[in-house]
Amino acid sequence: SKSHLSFAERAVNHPSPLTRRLFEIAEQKSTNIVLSADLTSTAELLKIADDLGPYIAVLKTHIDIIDDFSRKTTDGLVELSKKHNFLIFEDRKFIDIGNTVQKQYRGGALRIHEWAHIVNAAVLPGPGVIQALEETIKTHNVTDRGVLILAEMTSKGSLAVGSYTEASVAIAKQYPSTVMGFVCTKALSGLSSDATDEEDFVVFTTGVNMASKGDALGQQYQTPTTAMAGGSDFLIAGRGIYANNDPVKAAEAYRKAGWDAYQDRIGK
Ligand code: 6AU
Repeated sequence: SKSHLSFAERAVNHPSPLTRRLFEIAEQKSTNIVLSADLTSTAELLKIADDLGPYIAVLKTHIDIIDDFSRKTTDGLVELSKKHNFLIFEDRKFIDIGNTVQKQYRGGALRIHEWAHIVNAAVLPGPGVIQALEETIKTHNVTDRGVLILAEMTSKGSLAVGSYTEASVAIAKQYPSTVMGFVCTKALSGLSSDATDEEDFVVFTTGVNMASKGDALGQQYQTPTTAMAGGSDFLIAGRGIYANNDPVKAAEAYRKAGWDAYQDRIGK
């Protein structure tokens, strides 16, 4: 794994322009926090994005939970992503035949490919789901779009384990220009395919919370420090930050915990 190297070092020869940009943002802003902004109105979403923008590298959305969604929602996000220099990650979890996935990524009311730099997908349907997303990205001739494969899940009893997780890594290796890395709970370098050693995939760890161990619906948390010790690169945190009484203070605390652990790991 490349996790002993700094993001700046990993950016130098990285083949993906979007991953290079992600690493550069992290270094410039000293943050590896992905805010899971699971708010349900446009005003709340844009307010948290504006307030917490300075502390985060990526803003993650569930755009289909917004009750007053319109073009203003996504235009606002794009504007704030430029103002505060963060990437936008739509947590769509594509999981269908390629033909359907292309329509969901390109069109509908949400037009996800137009505004989201990053989307995620699960490989239950097989490699075709990634091929479909790659085709859409290539058709639009853009260099700032990428996909994360959901290789594990944080919920109790998750079936995304063992050979399923290994297959996720194998499929990522087939599409190295489109797949940036994984959403998972720890580095996946222990797997037989050992993709992280060659390819330098980015590890996004979700289920991160500094104050809680889980919720009533099976979510299971670890802390920023344990996530980083497990080989995470970017920490996805939602309620731990936005549901805090003081979200700005919480964002700064998560930023510092994540960045301190990152610096310890690279020996700075
Ligand atoms: O910090 P939380 O628990 O408030 O939010 C966690 C966020 C939610 C989930 O939909 C998402 O992370 N998530 C994912 C992702 C990012 O794909 C995978 C997973 O296994 N667990 C998980 O919580 O927006």
